[in-house]
Amino acid sequence: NKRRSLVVGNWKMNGDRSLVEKIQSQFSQASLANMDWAICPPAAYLGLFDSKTPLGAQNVSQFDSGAHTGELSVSIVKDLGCQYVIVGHSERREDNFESDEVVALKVEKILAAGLTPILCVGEPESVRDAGTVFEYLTKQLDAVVTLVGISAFANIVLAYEPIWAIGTGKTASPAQAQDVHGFIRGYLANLDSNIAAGTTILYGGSVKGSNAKELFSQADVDGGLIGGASLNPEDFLSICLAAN
Ligand code: G2H
Repeated sequence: NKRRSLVVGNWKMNGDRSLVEKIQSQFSQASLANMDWAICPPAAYLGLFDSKTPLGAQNVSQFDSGAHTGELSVSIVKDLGCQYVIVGHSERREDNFESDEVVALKVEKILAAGLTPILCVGEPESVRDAGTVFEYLTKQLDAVVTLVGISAFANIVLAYEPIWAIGTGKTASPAQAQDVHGFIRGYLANLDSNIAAGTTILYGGSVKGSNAKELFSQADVDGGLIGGASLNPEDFLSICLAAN
C-alpha cells in the first residue's frame, strides 16, 4: 500500500492578502479526507490564515535566535502556526548560495522544533544531460543523512524537483519522475528499509491539474510540491483532489 498523499503549495515570492482569502474560501467546502495538504505563503502572510489552513514556511534560519537581520527562526514560524518548512529549494540554493551543509543544519533545527522539513533535492539540466543524476542526488542526500542520521527520515518529507522542470512548463514525464523517486527510496532502503517504506517523496516541477493524477499514480510518487499552479485556488484544489 502506498503512503498517505501530501500536496504542498509553494507560493514563492507571490500572492497577496486577497489570495489568502480566496484560497481559504476555495478549500472551506472541499472534502479531502484521504490526503494532507498545506500552503507555504511568503512568511509575511503566515499570520493572516485561519487555523484551518495547514501551513508551512518556505525557509528558516539555521540559527536559533539573535543578531541575524532579516532572518526567521524555526520558533518564529512555529509560533505562526507552521507544521512544515521547505528547506533546500533549488532557488534558495542558487539565489542564497545555500550549500548542502547549510541545508543539513536547517533540517536539524526544523526537526529539533518538532516541525516537518520538506527537503528538496534535484539536478540541473547539465547533470541530467551528463547522465550523473543519481550521483548528484546522492551527494545532496548524504549531507543530511550524515548530520541527522537515517532514523530522522521518519520525520522528513523529501521533494524531488528537477531544476529543468521548475516553472518551465517542462514537467518530468511520469516515468522520469518514478525512475528518480525509485532511486531515492532505494538510497534510503540501503540504510533502513522500514524508514524507506514510510518516507513521503513529493514530485515538484510544473505540476498542474492536467498532469497531477498520472504523476501521483506512480509507485514512489506520494504527492507534489506545487509552485505556479498553487497561485490559482481552483487549480490547486484540483491537484489536491487528484491526490485524495
Ligand atoms: C518547483 C515548483 C514548486 P513550479 O519549484 O516548488 O514550482 O510548480 O512552478 O514548477
